[in-house]
Amino acid sequence: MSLPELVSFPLCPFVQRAVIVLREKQVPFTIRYIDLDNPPDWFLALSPLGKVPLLSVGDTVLFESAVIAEYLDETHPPALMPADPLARAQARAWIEFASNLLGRQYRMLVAKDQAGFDEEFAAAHRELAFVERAHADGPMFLGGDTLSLVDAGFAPFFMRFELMNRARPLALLDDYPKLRRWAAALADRDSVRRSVPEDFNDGFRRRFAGGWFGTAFADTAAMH
Ligand SMILES: N[C@@H](CCC(=O)N[C@@H](CS)C(=O)NCC(=O)O)C(=O)O
Repeated sequence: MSLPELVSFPLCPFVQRAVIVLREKQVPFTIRYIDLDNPPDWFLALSPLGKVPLLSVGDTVLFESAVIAEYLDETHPPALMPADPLARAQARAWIEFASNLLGRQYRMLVAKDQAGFDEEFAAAHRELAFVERAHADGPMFLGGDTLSLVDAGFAPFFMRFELMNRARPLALLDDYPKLRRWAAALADRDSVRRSVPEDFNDGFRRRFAGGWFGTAFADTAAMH
């Protein structure tokens, strides 16, 4: 059978989750980029919601990043989810939570004014208090050094937050020491560093330059 193929948009945090899992498990794969602003017909015919990521496995096309990650987890060692059903259910809930947080981050980035940004920021700050409480205080979310699908679920959020924070310091994690340590540990991890294209930082700043927050990116355009 041919290698699994991931259909991607270079800046998509949901695609990035799948790449982290593939890299962590050292699964060979191919990646096919599309322009989401001008999606090709073959993609629209395959993607029920017109969204990336898709993962083609033989003739089967999977969609939804959390589902793709679980499929990869069930088919390639090492296991990145807890064995206990209750702990696994909790892990899934946090992954869903992280998806919601990624939506907030996106809305922060495209907000046209400060009020719109602040509203999402305040909600994210409030919600992150739950994550701080639930975090096992190991390097990774469930404790210990082993990356789980929860870590892969949140890593794209923290990576983008770091780019935002460098452009304009944000107090989002100031009250959350475990989250700050976690974000740093994730940023250091090879699978996470190699989960985005090389020109990701520039592409990200360019993509969101037009929002209220994006004016801060102009000053850091030369930074990497
Ligand atoms: N729930 C989906 C969300 C995926 C998603 O929102 N992808 C965005 C790009 S980051 C997309 O393809 N958007 C295109 C659109 O909404 O038309 C998942 O987890 O895979």
